Amino acid sequence: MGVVNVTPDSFSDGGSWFDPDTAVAHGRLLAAQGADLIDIGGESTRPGAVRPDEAEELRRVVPVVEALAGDGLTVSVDTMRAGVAAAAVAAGARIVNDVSGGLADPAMAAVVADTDAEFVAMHWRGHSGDMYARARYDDVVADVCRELGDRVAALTAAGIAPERIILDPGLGFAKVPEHNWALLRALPTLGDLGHRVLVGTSRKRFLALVGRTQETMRGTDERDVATAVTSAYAAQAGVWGIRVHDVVATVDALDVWEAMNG
Ligand code: PMM
Repeated sequence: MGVVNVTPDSFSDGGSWFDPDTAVAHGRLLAAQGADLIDIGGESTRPGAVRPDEAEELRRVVPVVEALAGDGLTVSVDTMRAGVAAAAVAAGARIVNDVSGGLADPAMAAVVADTDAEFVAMHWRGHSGDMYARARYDDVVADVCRELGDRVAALTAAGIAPERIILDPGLGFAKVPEHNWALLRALPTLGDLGHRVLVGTSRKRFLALVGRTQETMRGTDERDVATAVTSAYAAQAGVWGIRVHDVVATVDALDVWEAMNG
């Protein structure tokens, strides 16, 4: 899954694809590089980000969804708003990727249930402003699995068939580095919940310090190799999807992984 953030302020590519034509061209490039899905988002979830209002989010994402879906690409919309999800699906999106798993907008589950779109439910504990205060777990893997299971129960009760639900551990969301590493190690356990698993490590901060010091840590534009390594690992762990900004490096990693596996 290649990421196109139509935002002025996302942590790694904010502002790069803010203009709709540039965003569409970038989505086409990611598809040409080997992305099977293009994920289009209009709201930055970086800590402290100010949320755009719904009209602005619609203005950002709908034309880009329409153009890329019109090309025949499989498009997902990265949104926490039911109204944006509905408009994006009407414009051709096949997947609603909600980082709040349906918690941020009480209307989300019912709106998605009324479509035939698939739904990515990511593990989430609240908006980005204070998410690190929520990074408290007894056992991060057990707690995340239980909370995702609760989301599946609520989403299916709202009418979304279980086979339409994809689960994501939400790396970096209310999680400190050791939580992210524990969840990556536990990807097969997440798969035991019986749903497809999507994982997003791309350029995240927990990759910055691996093998480095505060002085030499990787900048956001220096994390694509580390991301690709985690992509190969996630493939080995059996995940369905890997959400990345730099498709080329991850396609390389997956090609090598496939060759390794004969
Ligand atoms: N991470 C970001 C945004 N959306 N969606 C899913 N399903 N999983 C993630 O880990 C995830 C996401 C972080 O922001 P970015 O768009 O700048 O990478």
